[in-house]
Amino acid sequence: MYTQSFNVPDAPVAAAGPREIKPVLTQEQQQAMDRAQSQFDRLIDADGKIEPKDWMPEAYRKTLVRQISQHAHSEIVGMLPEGNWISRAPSLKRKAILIAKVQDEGGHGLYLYSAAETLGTSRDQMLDALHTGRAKYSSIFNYPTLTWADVGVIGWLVDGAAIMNQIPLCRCSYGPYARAMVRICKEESFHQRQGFESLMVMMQGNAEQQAMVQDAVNRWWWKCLAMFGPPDADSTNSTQGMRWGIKRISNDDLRQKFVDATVPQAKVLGVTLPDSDLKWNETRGQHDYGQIDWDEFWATVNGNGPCNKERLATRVKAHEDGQWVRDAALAYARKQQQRLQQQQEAA
Ligand code: BYC
Repeated sequence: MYTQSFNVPDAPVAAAGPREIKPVLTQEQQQAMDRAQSQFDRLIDADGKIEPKDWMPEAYRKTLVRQISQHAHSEIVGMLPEGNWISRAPSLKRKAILIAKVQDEGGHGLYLYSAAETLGTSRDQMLDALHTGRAKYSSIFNYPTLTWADVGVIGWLVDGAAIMNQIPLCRCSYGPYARAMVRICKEESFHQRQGFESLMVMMQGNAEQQAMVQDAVNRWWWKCLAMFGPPDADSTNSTQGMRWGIKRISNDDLRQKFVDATVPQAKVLGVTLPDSDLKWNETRGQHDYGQIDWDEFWATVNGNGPCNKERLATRVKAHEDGQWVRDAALAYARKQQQRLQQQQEAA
């Protein structure tokens, strides 16, 4: 079994510049590298799982670190828009549900940071990338939650979109990510249902409550469609991600599945999806839908959405405020270790 510590360089980078210094490999090293690469390719072609100690090309490792850390950041930043409503939930029942949901998102972030750590990156490196604005996280969390109905709509639509994207990730070729996703998806489906149920209750309420739900749907619908990422033609990472079995279904196909699944749910709820082009296409057996504002999406991804600065500032402050907890935990662990060492020496 090849391992990460197996001492061979990665496959040579294509299109090396004229000044690039290529490592000189002995024949033995080159053969070992070729064997490692063929073993990896065979496993991927057979739809097998790559585990942390298996040899993997550096580009595969980097892609996974990028995607899993972005995913982890999304879960952690995703706690903020809904967290804003914990103190203002309309009843004890809704408050308890919301606290549990936000806590779950924190847990998802932690599983995912752990999965990324198995690829040789550290929690500190990932958090530093987030806090300095170098790392991406989902565009969707840069919009404000203006009313209580937004909390229900996040559950119904944002978590609904998240599940659509995340179910195929349970079959991702990287074992630790795939296994984390199985657990996350189970919890996400509870999140989606609680959102839908909360909106159902509001839709059975008075006209003001119904209008509040419709307004929230109007504000979130297009942002949720954009959440799946750029159109396939502009998705720079898709081809390689699919070749490696990291990504199983394309951005546009997932978006379409989400639209088709959500239209009947909107009917049950009694809300209108804000798209005059949305209609069933008999020939395609799918819904047609209107144009997504990709300029707005990219502005948000690049740090200029309505809440990007606020979200990042809140995360950085939370991290700084928590420094004493990390210091105390480390001091306690050191003390325990010293005590154990003393006991072992005395024995
Ligand atoms: N927001 O080539 P593409 C949740 C970036 S958590 C920001 O298609 P890929 C929840 C993309 O990163 C939801 N950036 O990329 C939590 C890439 O830039 P880089 C988070 C986006 O990786 C709490 C560039 O655009 N889910 O739901 O093939 C409460 C080109 O894109 C976005 C995940 O993270 C976006 N929306 O596909 C409630 C799932 N979309 O990195 C709910 C895991 C694209 O090259 N991630 N970009 O600089 C994935 O499945 C894939 O990474 C994506 C993008 C489908 C998101």
